[in-house]
Amino acid sequence: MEKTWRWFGKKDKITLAMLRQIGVEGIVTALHDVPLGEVWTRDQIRDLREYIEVAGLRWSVVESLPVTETIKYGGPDRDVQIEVYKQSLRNLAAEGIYTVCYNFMPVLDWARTDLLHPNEDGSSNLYFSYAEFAYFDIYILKRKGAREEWATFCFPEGVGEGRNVLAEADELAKVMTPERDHQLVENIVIKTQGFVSGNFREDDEAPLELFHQLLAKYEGIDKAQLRANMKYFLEAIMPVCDECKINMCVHPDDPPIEILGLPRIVRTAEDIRWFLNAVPNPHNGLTFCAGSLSAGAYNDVVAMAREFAPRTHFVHLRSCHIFPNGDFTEASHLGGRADLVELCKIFGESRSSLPFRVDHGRTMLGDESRGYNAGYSFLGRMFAMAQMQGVLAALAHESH
Ligand code: DNO
Repeated sequence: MEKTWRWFGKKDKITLAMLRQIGVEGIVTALHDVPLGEVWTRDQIRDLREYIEVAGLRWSVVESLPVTETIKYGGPDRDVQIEVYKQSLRNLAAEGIYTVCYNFMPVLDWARTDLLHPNEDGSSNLYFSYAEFAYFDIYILKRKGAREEWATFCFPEGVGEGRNVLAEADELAKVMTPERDHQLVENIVIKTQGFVSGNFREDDEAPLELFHQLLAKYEGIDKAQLRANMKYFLEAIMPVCDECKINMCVHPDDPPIEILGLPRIVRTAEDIRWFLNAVPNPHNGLTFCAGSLSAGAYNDVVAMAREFAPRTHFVHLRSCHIFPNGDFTEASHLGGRADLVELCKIFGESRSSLPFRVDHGRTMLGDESRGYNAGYSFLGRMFAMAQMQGVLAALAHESH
């Protein structure tokens, strides 16, 4: 498999020269400075590609070419936005970049409640607490209907038995302080969305208002409608993908649960089967994010890897641990639910040139004071990358 690394462009504190030293072959990046909904021009793409190549690396994967909200909720200008998207795809292909990761999560991209959850060994990890997320939804965002939804929230079989998330959120409300509220908004909205080209930026002055405006656009959009909108988008772009040999790979919903009263449609094996069959073109594929999928207790990640490997164009190696109460944290890359050793075997056999990146990583050994993006530490990711390189080397040795 091709060893890639997510790099956030010329302003990233982790330089390409550093990445050369740790065995990275390909770069995963995006034109993070282009506002959502604008065409990525050939000049902009070429400039970044050449910058990467001068450092002795190649631009292997785009993560992400953002699908704007209007395409997701089917707004009146969606066709205009789809044309913009198609033009960016043509420009990427003209510059030799053929693998494009995107997501179809409404409003909020990935979500965590704690970005520096302490581990016993002194390092820290990303963490998702249902009670804190419900508290954010009910008491901070004050979303209409949130209370009623959390009152009937059901965990998947096997976890969270007997847990009453609403009652826990109400208990939290008694002890939360303005500082802790602020921290939660930072974690859920500010520090995790801006740098991945989500809807919210670090300098947004009224993120919660924007949140409400976006949520309002989804009134009446249920799972069937969101699926129809995804199919519409994929069918519209496939001719360009065929012509330009672009592999599209949707990122699963992270976490793979329905949140904020919004449908999420890339959570389970059934969901993935659905979108692959709905548009049965090999260019319509998956980013196999083992981390996102392993956060769903109902997902058998290894079985999914076996089933979906032929349509997987990009792999994120990461593994989650789900606690008995249903909360989850990001485990070591050699532990957790995802069995990354088995996944390396499956994907390595599927296509030896398949790009993978280690996704997230612990924050360790001083990473926390370096100002890296949440989840994208240097030493923690490097450690995980080294573990995965070892796994791949051992597998290659075994197969000789
Ligand atoms: C978070 C990432 C996601 C991902 C997008 C892809 O760490 O995995 O933000 O890049 O959802 O579109």
